[in-house]
Parts: sequence; C-alpha cells; structure tokens
Amino acid sequence: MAVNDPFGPKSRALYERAVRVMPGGVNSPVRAFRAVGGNPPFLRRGAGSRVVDEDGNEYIDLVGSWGPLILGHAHPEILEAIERAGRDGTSFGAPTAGEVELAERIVEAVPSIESVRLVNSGTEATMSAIRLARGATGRDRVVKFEGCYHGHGDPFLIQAGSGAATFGHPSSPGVTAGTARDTLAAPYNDLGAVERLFAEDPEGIACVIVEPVAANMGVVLPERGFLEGLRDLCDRHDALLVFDEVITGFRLAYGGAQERFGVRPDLTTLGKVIGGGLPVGAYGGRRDLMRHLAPEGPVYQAGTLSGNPLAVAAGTTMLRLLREGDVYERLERLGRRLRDGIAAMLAASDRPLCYEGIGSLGCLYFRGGPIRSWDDAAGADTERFGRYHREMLRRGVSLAPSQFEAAFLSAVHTEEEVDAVVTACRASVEAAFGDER
Ligand code: KE4
Repeated sequence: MAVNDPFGPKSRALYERAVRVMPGGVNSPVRAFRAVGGNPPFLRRGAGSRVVDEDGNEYIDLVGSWGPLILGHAHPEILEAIERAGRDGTSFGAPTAGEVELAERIVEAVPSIESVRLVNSGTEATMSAIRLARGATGRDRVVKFEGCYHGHGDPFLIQAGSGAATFGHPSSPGVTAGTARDTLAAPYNDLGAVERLFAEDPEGIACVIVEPVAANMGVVLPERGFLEGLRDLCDRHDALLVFDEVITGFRLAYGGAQERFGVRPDLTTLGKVIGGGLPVGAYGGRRDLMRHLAPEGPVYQAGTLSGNPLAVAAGTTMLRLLREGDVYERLERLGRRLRDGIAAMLAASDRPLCYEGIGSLGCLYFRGGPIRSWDDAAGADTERFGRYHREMLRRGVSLAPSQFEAAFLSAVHTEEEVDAVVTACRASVEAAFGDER
C-alpha cells in the first residue's frame, strides 16, 4: 500500500529554488533523479535506518549516503566524537593526534596498507593513487574496467559507471584526447582482454585499477579467479594492482574485499565508511611505493583539509565501533535475508529480473541474469527501473535513483525492515510492470 508522496510541495519548492542557483539543483548529478524521473525529495533528517524528507515522508533508507552510513544515520557515539573534536577547533592545517590514530587503524585493518595518506574524497584518493602508480613505475597508461566508477578524475571518465553511465556520457566531454589515450578499458571479469592490453603495451601500463566488487553498474561480483588473475598479470608485467575499495572497504569485511577474497593489491583507495559520514578519503599500500609521495619523494599531492579533526574523529569512532562489535555477522545475516526474500519473489515471477549481491550490497536488475559485466548491466530496462524506484519511494523505501547503483544495508536495519523491503519490492515490481499482464 503506498504511504508516501515523495514529490511533495516542500521538496518541489526547494528544488525550484535549487535549480536557480546550482546546476541541476544538486551538488552531485545522480541526486537529481534524472535517471528515474521526478524531482528529488529533499531530506531533512536521518536517524538509524530511516530518513525523513521535508514533506514529512519517512523511508527505510537503502542509500545510506551512498555507503558511508554502515552504522546508520546520526550514530550517537559518532555525533559525540564530532562535537568533542569541534570544541577544540575545526581545522589546523597542522599534524594532529586524531589523524595518526585513524591512519594507525587503517594500517592495522587493511592487509595491503603499510602506509596511508588521508584526503577528502574517494575521487582524491583514486586520482592520487594512479598519479603515485605512474610516478613510481615511470609508466603512463592505466587499465580500468567498463562500468567501474572511480570518481570524477579525468583518467576515470572513460566508459565509467555510476552517474556517468546514467547520463549516457560514460566518456565525459572535457577529458582530453591525451588523457583518454592513457586510459585503457576492458570488460569486467574479462582477463583475456586485460592480457591483450598488456601484450600490446608490455612496458607501458602503470597500473590496473579495479573495484574488487563492482558497485557502480549495480552490483557485479568478480568471477572465480578474476582478481587472482589480475594480480598475476600485474606481477608478470611489473605493473601495480590498485583496488578501489571506496565502497567495499570496511563494508565487505573489516579488511575490505581484499580480506574477503584473499587477494593483495599494491595500492588501495578508501572513502565513505572511513569518514563516518564526514569527508574522508584515503590511499595507501606498500611502504616502498608510498615513499614516492611528497614530502618523502617527488610525487606531489596535498590538501588543506586532509586529516580534518572533525572528519577523523568521526572516522576513528566508526572504525572503533566496527572493530569492537559484531557488525559484519549482522550485515551478512541481513544481506542474506534480503537476497533470500527477493530470490523467493523472483522464483514466483516470470518477469525479466535478476538480483546480484554480496554482504550488505545488492541490486535488482530489470533484465534476466546473470550480470557479469557492463554489457550485461547496460541491457537492463532503465525506464521500468524508474517506475519501480518511484513505487518503492511511495511504499516508504529509499533506493539510489539509478539502475546502475547498489542498495546499501546498514547494521542498524532490522529483520522486520528487510522483510518490509521485500514486500514493497514485490508490490513495486508488479506496479512497474502494471501495463503488462
Ligand atoms: P567520491 O569522490 O564521490 O567520494 O568517491 C568517488 C568514488 C570512487 N570509487 C568508487 C568505487 C565509488 O563508488 C565512488 C563514488 N560512488 C558514488 C556512488 N556510486 C558516489 C555518489 C555520487 O557520485 O554522488
């Protein structure tokens, strides 16, 4: 039964003001709902697993700020840490104890990270990681995968996922031909294609950057041997393997996807969860590589607000809570419950649908499965996904406004909420197909 009017008068009025002063009325394109239609609800507050919009509509939140809020909105201990840090000042541009503690926790948690640099976003982390890879190897070219998204840095806006895919410009204007020449793209899960790229340029590839679970074309899992194969190819060609764990880091395990899959990259990029909802990114890896970074080495990267005291206070508290609790068992249990519920729904339906997921990440595709690459994901019926998305909002469930994104469970969602999501999903799918019976 629909309960919400997600396109209420207050959100609409705010949207009309917003578009007068900000491109598309938003500060990040996917938030504009262009891929699903309608103007976006403006959110007023979040608490735990719920968000409320300006018109008072409440939603079970499966966006979680696109990943950071693995412990839900407004976690009391994270808020207290931010407030306590703020009372001593908001920023110094000088070393502080807080950033040392966050860095120590990241080094202790992530198998491949011996040394880490904190930045302010996932994009900064990935941009910096490939500059470091190029500086350390003396090579120019980077291999990425179609449908993977590594932020909006020029080198990555080549056949990119997430919003770039949504807007039909997977290779964005403004990226120079020179940059595009140095970015090579291969289909996800296609080791042969990567092998051919190395064969064509055996001395020219600095690194291969990959989302160990691709969560920007929906959710696409690595096939058995794919990540291990990339490790082997990089070793054979003296190239570096970079895991972009901005989404999977501290989500698929405390040590991220690299702990879960047992494959060790040379560099890792992080974001989202490590900021506890505040702006933090990070990149790190082998000490011999990180030594190339200024001020120790010549590869330059800097940031006024890197290691910001409030952000590292939130991030450190988040990692402490993740390390102390039983969060990962709970995330697995809730994720399995959701997958099982949707699987039962799909088994009883002859609709062209499939669900891909792992741990607390998942995606319902409006096409038959399996989904193993961008070409598979791109075949989904995005128009029907848009109808489904609106129906889910009406039924009190907030999903990322694009077929090419993941749904994010948190440790504070309840079993009852997961069951409610499955119920809403079943009704919303039927409504989305309503014109066919
Ligand atoms: P940010 O610069 O948005 O903090 O991180 C870029 C990034 C890097 N790597 C991966 C694997 C990512 O998923 C992201 C950003 N994720 C998107 C959601 N798919 C952010 C949402 C948005 O663009 O508004």
